Amino acid sequence: MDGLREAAKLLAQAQRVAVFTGAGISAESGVPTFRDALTGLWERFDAQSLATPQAFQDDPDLVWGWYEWRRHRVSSVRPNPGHHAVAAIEAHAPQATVVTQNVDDLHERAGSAQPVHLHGSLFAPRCSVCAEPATLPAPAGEPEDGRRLTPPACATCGGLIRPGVVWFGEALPEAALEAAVRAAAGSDVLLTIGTSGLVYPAAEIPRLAARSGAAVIQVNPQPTPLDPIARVNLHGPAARCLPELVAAAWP
Ligand code: BJW
Ligand code: ZN
Repeated sequence: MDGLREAAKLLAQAQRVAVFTGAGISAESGVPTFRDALTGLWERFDAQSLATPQAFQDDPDLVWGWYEWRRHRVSSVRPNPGHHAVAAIEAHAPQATVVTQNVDDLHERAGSAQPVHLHGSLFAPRCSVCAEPATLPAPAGEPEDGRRLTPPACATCGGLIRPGVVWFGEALPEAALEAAVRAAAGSDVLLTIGTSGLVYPAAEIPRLAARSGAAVIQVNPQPTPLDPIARVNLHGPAARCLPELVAAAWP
């Protein structure tokens, strides 16, 4: 049996499906993956160094400017057939949970009900001092590529507003991590889509599913450290493979 047909059969027979996504699912919408995130004038920076509490402390305008530029970029693109296929899996499977590492909102906009955001969101900024959620005015125009921006001040304590994302060295939101662990450990099938599988503890989610007896199906054009734990590896882009998978599982 070829990989697509085997994956479709596993999916169609599953009672509980977990879908675990990374930046690759949004790539075909025009959102660069995390490791490709620094394009244009941001090219001279290193994403892994900018996504840290230390970088925000040292240079808040630089970090805030980068995140505002990304927030604007995400707002100007649309979900792709990969995101829509994930929503279709939720609609067809008896029980399904979508767990994403992405900080964009493309799963929601494709119709996924309540994706679990392990690494926070570009759209939920909060105070860096008192943690009060902040509302932001819509950007007046497209922030210039590579432009620094001063973060707004918190209405409660005057502290700097920071992006509501999880940086390196920070704890993941407890409820989200618990929901992800529950979904993975209780799944019959876990689909891992468009993630390099390098960032922990998120990368433990598909591994936990495999240890708990789930069949892991991976969709990624490139090999990853998750290849050995996957029952089926679909080596291709999400926007092509996922609609094919859905069509084969529920013809
Ligand atoms: C396609 C495609 C197409 C392309 N279709 N696919 C254990 C071992 C070693 C280290 C650690 C460990 N545990 C913890 C650590 C440290 C650290 C870590 O993991 N470091 C590693 C780099 C080694 N982890 C942490 O610091 C975490 N915190 C923590 O552990 O806290 C401990 C603590 C506990 C209690 C109190 C206090 C502290 C936090 C990690 C947070 C990660 N945050 C980021 C940034 C979010 C904000 C932002 O976006 O700026 O999240 S990092 C970044 O990586 C982002 C992503 O969600 C995450 C994962 O990346 P992803 O999605 O896999 O993207 P890429 O770019 O890596 O890969 C894209 C993939 O798509 C590729 O495979 C392509 O082939 C593929 N692709 N086109 C399908 N069309
Ligand atoms: Zn505050």
